[in-house]
Amino acid sequence: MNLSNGVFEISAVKMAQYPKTDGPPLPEIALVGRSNVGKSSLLNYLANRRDLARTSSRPGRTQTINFYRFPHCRVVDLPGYGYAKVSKRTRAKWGPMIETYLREREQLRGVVQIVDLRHPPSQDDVLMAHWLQNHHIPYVVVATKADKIARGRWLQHSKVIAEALGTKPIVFSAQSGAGKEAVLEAMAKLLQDS
Ligand SMILES: Nc1nc2c(ncn2[C@@H]2O[C@H](COP(=O)(O)OP(=O)(O)OP(=O)(O)O)[C@@H](O)[C@H]2O)c(=O)[nH]1
Ligand SMILES: [Mg+2]
Repeated sequence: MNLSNGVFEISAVKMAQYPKTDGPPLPEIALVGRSNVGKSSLLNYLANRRDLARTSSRPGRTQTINFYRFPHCRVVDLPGYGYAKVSKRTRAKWGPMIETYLREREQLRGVVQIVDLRHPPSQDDVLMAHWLQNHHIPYVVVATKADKIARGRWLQHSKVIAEALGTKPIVFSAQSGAGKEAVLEAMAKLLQDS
């Protein structure tokens, strides 16, 4: 799969703002994960673009549902969950925003759940994985920021993640590019299988 020629299409906070479909709908893949885990960076890396999605070292950068259009699919960058320093009010808005998209979007073909390879998945990560399972939404797990730990520890950390989430993660780094092809293949498979 090839994610070149991507363009930012629209930011949405409610369904009425999602991209409209005229003709056959483009299949979509959504990125979910904790705030600051590296969702937007992953998208930029896969798309070979430094600045397609806005990234920030300040958690809570992506506060809307952002749709990116590619020739054969859309990638949808969802707001991060589970960041304590974002106000309660903001957090209370994100849950329903994410859930409405995942529940209602007919052209959603699958989810890339992104976690940090360095740490065991959070309670929110586990809840998200269960939610996806319960709603029969196909998903793959990507463990990012692999450049931040020694390669010799990747397997051990992957095992902890696999046990918590029930799926073996693809190890990735938006810094070194490790795992890029594997992530693209997994996304292609989500699009094909449906
Ligand atoms: N070393 C390293 N840093 C990364 C990697 N991916 C992301 N980062 C850094 O982590 C921070 C957060 O990255 P983002 O891509 O903005 O994270 P996000 O998940 O989109 O965050 P929100 O939009 O706030 O939910 C930034 O400072 C990135 O440079 C990676 O693979 N390796
Ligand atoms: Mg982001």
